[in-house]
Amino acid sequence: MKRNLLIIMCCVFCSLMTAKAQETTFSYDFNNNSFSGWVGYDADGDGNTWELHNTTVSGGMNGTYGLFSSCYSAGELTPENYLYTEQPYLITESSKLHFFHSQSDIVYYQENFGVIVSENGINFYVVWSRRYTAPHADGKWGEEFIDLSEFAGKNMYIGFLHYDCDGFTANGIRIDNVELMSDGVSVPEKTISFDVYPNPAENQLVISSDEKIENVTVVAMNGVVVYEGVYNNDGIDVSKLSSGVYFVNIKKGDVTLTRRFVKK
Ligand SMILES: [Ca+2]
Ligand SMILES: [Ca+2]
Repeated sequence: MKRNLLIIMCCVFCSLMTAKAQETTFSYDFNNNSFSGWVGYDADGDGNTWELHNTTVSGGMNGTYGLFSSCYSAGELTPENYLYTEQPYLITESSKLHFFHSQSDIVYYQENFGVIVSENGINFYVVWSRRYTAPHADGKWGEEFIDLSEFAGKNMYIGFLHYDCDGFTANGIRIDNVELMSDGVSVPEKTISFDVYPNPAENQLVISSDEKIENVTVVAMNGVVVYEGVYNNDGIDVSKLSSGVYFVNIKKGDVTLTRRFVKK
């Protein structure tokens, strides 16, 4: 009875995970003053990161709440502030990230920011960036449609990085009305059964898959690759890894799939 319940719970969980992973669109105006659905990371560790503002100078569009990352707060900052979606979204051939942006100060306007993506929510890279060489006029915003089709078929975390600028020439970047657009013609993740066990693992981590795995990488929480190679059916020796959470990525053709495991 107990086992049946566990299996049912696993199935419900798996189907929820699958359903989530297949979402192809989102839309955020941030007008509810909430970061729900987003994760922030203050990589430079100065305590300043993405905030929600609704003031005339640093708020969102038309006096609403919007995203703001500062370059100045009682002194010049050198931001490296990440903000990205809590869950990955399935990218299609028509996926575009649509958003608006503006500086918070018309004199100190030399912001630099980018759109970032990640397959595992850990290792992000910049797919588009903009350095302001002129400010937007008061009340005016730039509008972008970033083509993400090169990631079609993959589940990606998507976000923004405010970086490589400082409080001597910049004051802060504002972003609002962020949406992931897709015409709904999705390229579903190829249905590959893939799991890792035991989980938690102590010595040997076995990968179960109904297809031959070409390549495996194991990545630590800090992004360091701790194992990379061809998988043989004996499993991966994880006995020497420190305790903690790791991600296993397998590659099948042009699709990369990720599973999480805990090293005891
Ligand atoms: Ca808004
Ligand atoms: Ca910071």
